[in-house]
Amino acid sequence: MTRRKFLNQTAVGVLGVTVAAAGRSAEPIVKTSETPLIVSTWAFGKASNDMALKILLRHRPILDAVEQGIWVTESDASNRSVGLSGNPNAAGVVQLDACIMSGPGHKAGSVGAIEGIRHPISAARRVMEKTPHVMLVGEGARMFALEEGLDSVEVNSRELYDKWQKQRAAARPKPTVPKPENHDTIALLVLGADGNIAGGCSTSGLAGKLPGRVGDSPIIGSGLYVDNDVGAAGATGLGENVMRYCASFLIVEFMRQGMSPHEACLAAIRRIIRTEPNGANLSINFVALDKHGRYGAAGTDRGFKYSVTTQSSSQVLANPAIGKLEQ
Ligand code: SD4
Repeated sequence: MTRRKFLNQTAVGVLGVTVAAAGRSAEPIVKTSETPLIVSTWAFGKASNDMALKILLRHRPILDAVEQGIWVTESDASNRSVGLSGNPNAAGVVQLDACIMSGPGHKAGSVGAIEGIRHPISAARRVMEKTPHVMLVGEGARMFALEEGLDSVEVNSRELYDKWQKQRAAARPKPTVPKPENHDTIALLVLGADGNIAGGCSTSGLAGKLPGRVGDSPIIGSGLYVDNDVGAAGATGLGENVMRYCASFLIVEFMRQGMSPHEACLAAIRRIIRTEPNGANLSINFVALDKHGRYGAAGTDRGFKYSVTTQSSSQVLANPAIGKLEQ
């Protein structure tokens, strides 16, 4: 499809953001006639979006935009939830999860519980592009990343683990309910000007998680899902509540059935809430975009924000789901 045809098919307004009536409900949906379109989780996603846009405007591949966009958040030393500055697990080790998906070819790569690698998103991309596999974990993932020459730091997990064992014996800690502020993730979705879609996800996961715990973020269909014919979705929040429902896959399937991205995110949350005694305290938050250039988000966390970037604007938006989850 040519760029012109794509824009003609999807345009609702001429420039910027237009609000249109949704087909399935009175819920307003947001449409943008602009591509590229980049949507990511949280306010910190905006800097990643801006980098992704820069890469796309240089006519670089869409996967470069995803990867290098996410590098920005992974490199941010003040970020306690993504990259090597993220909060450590219960043994004091930072174990990172990441994945990447390419709409064209329906390809995916991911790494779980990888230690000491500065850009796990790059390790995930290498898994996708250079191995016959989709997912590598732990030491194997680290060895692969080192072989690929990815930037790394020394980690003596044995020493940290021994220290943890001693502390554990002394303190006998009880499992704690995670607070929203001890977990965050970047999930970044891109719709290119040519109509192709890609996405990536990167996190240090839940602070204080058990060593070896892998969350939703590197699990294809849970933390991220891309279907080039439909759209993409990504998640942030308490992975255990996302991965039991393959929530990103679910959102993309809802969009395939005709829902807007916002409606699809809401519908997934409502579906999950129906079977969860914990109701709206699940800490599950989603972003989505579709191939028509529409985007949306919804989350159970009041403070959830998401970032949306086109050539004409780059903005941080508030969670639009508040008050609508119980309907
Ligand atoms: C995880 N989903 O490891 C990630 C963390 C996260 O907001 O997104 N927190 O469970």
